[in-house]
Amino acid sequence: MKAMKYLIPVTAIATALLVGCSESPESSAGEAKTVEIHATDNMKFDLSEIRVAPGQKIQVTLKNIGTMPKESMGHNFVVLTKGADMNAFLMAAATQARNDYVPTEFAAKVIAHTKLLGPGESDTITFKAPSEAGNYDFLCSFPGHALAGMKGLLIVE
Ligand SMILES: [Cu+2]
Repeated sequence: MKAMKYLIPVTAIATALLVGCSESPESSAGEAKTVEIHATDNMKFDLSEIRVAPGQKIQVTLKNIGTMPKESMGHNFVVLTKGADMNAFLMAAATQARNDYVPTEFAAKVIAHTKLLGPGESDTITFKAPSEAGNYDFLCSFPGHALAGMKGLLIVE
């Protein structure tokens, strides 16, 4: 019976080690950050900052809580790489309704993005925060929305 007492702690440690090994060295604790963001008909996200640790896993759920049609008031959530030219991205995005306003030639500048959502729709994405600390722009790439303020910062610290 005495051996039983040690069985559980040893198993727990072994599990923790296994989980730890599957993460990259810079990842902190391995706990995913869960964020829910609402998008509205007045072209706003209800969140302007997301703070994460370098390499941390992030799960973002975007919900379009508006009622206007997707063709005139669709929303998405796009995270750009550090130093990406937001204005150039937006100009290219405006011409690509067929790609949900995520321009293909900027694929290398996009860390993650949701689908373009119509009223009442939601989409959940999971991605890993960059390992480099700093500020990363996130925005809605539907034409005009980011310029109207539908954007914010992913802060890696
Ligand atoms: Cu939008």
